[in-house]
Parts: sequence; structure tokens; C-alpha cells
Amino acid sequence: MGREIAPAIGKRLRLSRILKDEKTVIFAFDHGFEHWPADFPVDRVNPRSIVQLAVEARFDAIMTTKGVAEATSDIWAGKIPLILKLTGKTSLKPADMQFLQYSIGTAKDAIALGADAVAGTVYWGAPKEEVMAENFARLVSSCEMYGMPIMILAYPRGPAIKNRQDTQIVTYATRASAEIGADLIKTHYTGSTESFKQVVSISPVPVLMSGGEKTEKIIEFLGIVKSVMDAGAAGVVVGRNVFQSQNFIGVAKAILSIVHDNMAPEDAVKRIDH
Ligand code: FBP
Repeated sequence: MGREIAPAIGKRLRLSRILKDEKTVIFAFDHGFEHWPADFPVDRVNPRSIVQLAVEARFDAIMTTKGVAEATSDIWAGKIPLILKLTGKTSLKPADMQFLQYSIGTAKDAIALGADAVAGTVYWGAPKEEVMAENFARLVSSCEMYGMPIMILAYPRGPAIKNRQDTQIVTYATRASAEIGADLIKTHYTGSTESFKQVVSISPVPVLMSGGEKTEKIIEFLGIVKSVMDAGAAGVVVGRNVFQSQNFIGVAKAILSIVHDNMAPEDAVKRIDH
């Protein structure tokens, strides 16, 4: 047997903590930066309350920013893998400058924090696509040295993108994400199991569905989760559909049951007290 080099071992080990049965439900919690604190229910504005719930719900990992990870390490460390988000933008920027994410950290920050992966966004199709893609490619190179997995938030976005959920466009963004060197790809649902199968099929690495805005009824979102799993996705990354719900833990458990136990949405919804 040939010798496997250290970064390959480190990356495999870290990925296995996030995808224990090759599937994963990651809690997205970077909204305080990307949107604004008003995304959070009034009793959950302090990040500690939400991180506490994410740990109790037994998510497979939490994706958040450096400041939140530092302020809550006593809650998550040793209990839930951390994915450090290394790019961002605030919604305060002018509307015509919203299509650009910049660097807010490095792979070294992730190592210092004991993270199991990093994440960065590329708005494929945006006027400044190359700025985000170059930054992401640099992150890929440094992550490769350190054995650190990297997840991409592959979001088609910009004046040229008329429909962010168009199957052809999401498929292209997913393929470009795989080709630039992402280990995990988080992207938009394309509206049906059949169309998402196309997205998944062109990627050599696991594809995860990005949650999106809270649906009116939770059964609607659970149906989407089942649909992407039936299409061959490796899981979902979800924020608002969980933390804006009155029953945070119940909704999280319902999603986890669909992803890991292939539960039907109609049964999973029974795990939630209304
Ligand atoms: P949600 O499940 O709440 O959609 O979270 C996923 C996410 O990508 C977050 O990581 C990020 O803060 C937000 O959505 C981006 O939202 P927007 O589409 O408004 O830029």
C-alpha cells in the first residue's frame, strides 16, 4: 500500500466527522453578518442561545463566523464540528454592490479554532465572479496544505442571472464549484427531484441543499429535504427554517430523521409539537 500524505489523512478524518454516515445536516448560522440581527426571533438575538439549541438538537455540524465561534466555544467545542465561514458581506452595502463577498478570515483561523472545515461563498455569474473565485481558489490551496475540507456556497447571482434556481444554471454553478476544488457543495434547490438529480449527477463531490427562507408550513420544507435526498444529495445546510421556527429542536430532529433515516416527511413532521 502506498503512503498517504498527512493533509489527505487530515481532510478525510475531518470530513468523516461531518459526514458520519456520508450524510449530513449542517446548521447555518452566519445570518447576523449576512442579513442583520433582525433575522432572529427576539428571544434568540444572543448567539449563545441559538448555538446552545444547535448543540442540543444534535446537528452534524455548525457553520458560523469567527466571532460567534469564539464567543460560544464553551457550548460547541467537543460536541459539534465547526465549519468556519471565511467570506461574507453585509446587507448594508448599496444594492448594486450586493453581488460580492469578501474575505473575513483564513484557513489558519480555522485551525486555531479547532474547526473541522471552512466555507466560502462564490456568486457564480456575478460581475465580480473572478474576485470571489480567485479568493476561493487561494483558500482551496491553503486548505490543501493543512488537510482542511472546504465547502462552497455556490450561489448563481447577479444581474445576468434571471432565475437563481434554474436547473441549468445551478448545474453549471455546481460543476464549476467542483472544478475549482470544493470538497462539499451547498447550492439552491431546483424545484423537483428530477431536476436536482441532474445537479447532483455532474458533481464528483457531495452536494448539499441550501435551506433558504422559512417556508410558510414546515411540511413544505420537509418535503423539499426529502426530494433532494431522493435525488442523491448528501444532506442539507439549514438556518432560517430551524432558528425562526417556534420549535427549534423538533424541526431540527425532523430534518435529521429524513436525511439520516430516510423518514417520510409526513412521519417526520409528527416529531414537532405544534
Ligand atoms: P438559510 O438556510 O437560512 O437560507 O441559510 C443559508 C444561507 O446561505 C446562510 O448561510 C446565509 O447567511 C444566507 O443563507 C444567505 O442568504 P441570502 O440568500 O439572503 O444571501
